[in-house]
Amino acid sequence: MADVEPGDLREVKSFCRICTGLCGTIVTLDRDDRIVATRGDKDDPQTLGFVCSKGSNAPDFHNSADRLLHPLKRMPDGSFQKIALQDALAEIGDKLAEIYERDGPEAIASFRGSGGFFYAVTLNLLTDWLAALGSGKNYSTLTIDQSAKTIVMSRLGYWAAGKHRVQFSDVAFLIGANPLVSITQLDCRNPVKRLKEHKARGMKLIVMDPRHTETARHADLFVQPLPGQDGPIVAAVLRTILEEGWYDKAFCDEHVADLDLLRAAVAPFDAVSVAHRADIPVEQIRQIAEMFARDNKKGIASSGTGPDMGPHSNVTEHLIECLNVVCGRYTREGEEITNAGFLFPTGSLPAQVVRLPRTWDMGPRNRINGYGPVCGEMQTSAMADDILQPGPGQVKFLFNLGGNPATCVPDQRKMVQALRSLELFVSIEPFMTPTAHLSHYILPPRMFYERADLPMHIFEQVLYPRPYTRYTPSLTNPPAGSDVCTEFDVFWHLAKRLGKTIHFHGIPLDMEQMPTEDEMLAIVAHKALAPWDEIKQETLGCFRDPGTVALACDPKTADRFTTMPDDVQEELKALLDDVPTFGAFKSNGRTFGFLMSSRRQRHRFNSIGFKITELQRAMPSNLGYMNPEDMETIGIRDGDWIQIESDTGAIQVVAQSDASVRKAVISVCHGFGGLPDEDTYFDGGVSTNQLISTDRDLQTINGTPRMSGIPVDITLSNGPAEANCRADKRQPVVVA
Ligand SMILES: Nc1nc2c(c(=O)[nH]1)N[C@H]1C(S)=C(S)[C@@H](COP(=O)(O)OP(=O)(O)OC[C@H]3O[C@@H](n4cnc5c(=O)[nH]c(N)nc54)[C@H](O)[C@@H]3O)O[C@H]1N2
Ligand SMILES: Nc1nc2c(c(=O)[nH]1)N[C@H]1C(S)=C(S)[C@@H](COP(=O)(O)OP(=O)(O)OC[C@H]3O[C@@H](n4cnc5c(=O)[nH]c(N)nc54)[C@H](O)[C@@H]3O)O[C@H]1N2
Ligand code: SF4
Ligand SMILES: [Mo]
Repeated sequence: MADVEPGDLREVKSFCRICTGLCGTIVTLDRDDRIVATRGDKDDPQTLGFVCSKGSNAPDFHNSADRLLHPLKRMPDGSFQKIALQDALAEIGDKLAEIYERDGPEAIASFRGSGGFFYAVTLNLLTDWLAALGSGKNYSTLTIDQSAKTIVMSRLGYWAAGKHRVQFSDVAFLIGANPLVSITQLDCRNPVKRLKEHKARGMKLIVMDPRHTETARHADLFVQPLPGQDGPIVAAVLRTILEEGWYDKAFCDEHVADLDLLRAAVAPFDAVSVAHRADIPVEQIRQIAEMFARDNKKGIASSGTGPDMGPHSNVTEHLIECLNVVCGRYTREGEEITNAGFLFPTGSLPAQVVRLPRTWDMGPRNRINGYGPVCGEMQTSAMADDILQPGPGQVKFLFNLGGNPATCVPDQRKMVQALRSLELFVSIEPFMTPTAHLSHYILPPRMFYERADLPMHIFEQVLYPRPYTRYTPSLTNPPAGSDVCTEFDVFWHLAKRLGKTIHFHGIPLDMEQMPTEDEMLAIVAHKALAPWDEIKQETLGCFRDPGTVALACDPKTADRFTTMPDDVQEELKALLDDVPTFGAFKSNGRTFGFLMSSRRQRHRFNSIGFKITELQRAMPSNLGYMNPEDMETIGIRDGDWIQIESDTGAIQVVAQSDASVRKAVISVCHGFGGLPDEDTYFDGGVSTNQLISTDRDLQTINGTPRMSGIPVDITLSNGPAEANCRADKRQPVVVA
């Protein structure tokens, strides 16, 4: 900002769109409409002035010298050449038509990464585009994230009127989530301030995590098990609650079909043996049950990625939801449903169980794993094989919207091999990521303050305590002379090229005249509680009163929770038998000394932020965080190179002592790294996905790989490659 006179500057209100915080911001623009600063907007009714390091570095996201401003085409020698957007779209369209006519729609697949979730226009458009083409090859990060929660809704049942909300809870039991860093769960709107508010009014917080996280520091009860042991612990807590009679008997009598089966199924999980296998003090199991069920009547058990990436994630998530079921932690008849949606209002809902279909037993099957769709999508752990394995339906064209599958999808080597083999690989991507490097065409998009937008509507009921939405206009144009896309123009052009009509949110788009961005957003808002003009006028967003109460249960349509369907029972049995031996963890016939757990940190959103100078400086690479006592035992000091080896691969990282990590665990961030064997550790870390296989240890149904609680060995090493081994280039000590 040094070269700008104050008089040249103006400030505009908007909101950040890097993560689900959607923080209200004040953006400073110079006379050329260049973004020069962003800060939190204290007047923002939701986020009250909060922004994180990523949000305050928004100017660099927009103005970075590394930002791609022109479409690029990969040449046969691997170099990239600039190509005009219209020419790129024409060439891609021709090739797409060729593949479509030769191999049919199933040869065309899409991958939506997290960069494709934060623009209200493209959030559904990629899926709608693929549907217009008639392809079911819809992949995204959902099935390598927390799709276990969707499976629970189908197998257990789903309470139409919704769960207790944190805003009114007396207790929150948080399992494997770190919302103060990840800005998910609990309350995403200025999470530290909101958590303090909830605690000040008396809410108790139980946190279960192998790391004493930033969130755990606020816990009334902290439980620090080995990764992968949440299922047995929760089963033992359920057993205690049922034995002690601390459950909601009236609720269970009316709404649970098979409480006796649950009682029998959790019976083998006695506190002593569970505490032993999870390596926690035995009294903690009873303490959780007391705090969650006996002493508090409102509140929920919820989880993040921790348990959902573990080796028994689907049954674990099922047990976690059973805690809410037996305690009846749902909105009852006559109680207010505080947010039944703004953009997609659901209206009044009954206080009853609804049976959702087991979608994976229906619909088009994935040719690799034989499963039907989960969350309306194919299982991402099968994507590489779907590209590599010949035969009818083999994927030849992959469209990547805002993802970095070359580093973020498990089984990195296989994924990269698959991406390299594609006939056509197109990425809409603002930076030269490892995935972009493998793409035939890179189409850089407008960045978020260059777009008009609405907050992420798929989670609107969870994100806001009351019905709310907010329009932001685009604040500025992309840099002069650039040739970036508006994202939806790409889908529109490619559908038109094939003579297809996109039905966007069910509404057919005009395929003669491309809609404007505002017209697209108005379609998103076509069911909203307020007229589009009003939504656009309210600078700080539009509120509505809840106005809905839970209706009486309708005996004609009401179902009952089924806690122990046959497949869940089988998975629980497998979990019971899979008892770890401390320090001798078994995996595929080998024995390992440690378990690796996944975590996130402040200065990135997965891999987003690598080209942002300040964020890169704050966290240049992913460290191996270890308990200091473990380090001493095996003779490792801070800054030493270590090798982490699993049954699938080995990576080298720099070790960092961290007393917050429990013993026998190494905690490493995902989202880092270049392509395999690239010498980039000090310039972006290494991908932990080299340690994860997609050939085994997959969950049934959603195919989620074992991405946390991975048995690994840790040894001192010389570093990955010569250039990286310079003794003087030790990692600075960083506290994340
Ligand atoms: N081992 C291991 N693997 C994991 C996980 C783990 O914990 N451990 N976590 C998993 C989870 S939960 C997830 S969600 C995935 C994430 O996997 P991905 O979504 O594939 O990874 P991201 O790094 O989030 O990729 C987002 C990309 O979008 C780009 N981008 C940013 N803004 C925009 C935009 O406006 N438009 C477009 N088109 N692109 C944009 C960014 O530059 C970046 O390259 O990784 C999964 N993989
Ligand atoms: N700053 C930042 N924010 C992000 C992201 C980011 O990369 N950076 N990523 C975004 C994405 S894609 C997602 S999906 C969300 C995820 O949001 P969260 O799920 O909150 O993600 P994490 O912060 O990794 O927290 C997971 C926690 O689980 C713990 N854990 C690991 N294994 C186990 C286990 O077996 N059991 C238990 N109980 N705990 C375990 C880890 O130690 C960690 O503290 O965050 C989103 N927000
Ligand atoms: S990246 Fe930071 S500033 Fe942006 S929405 Fe998320 S928490 Fe808020
Ligand atoms: Mo995620």
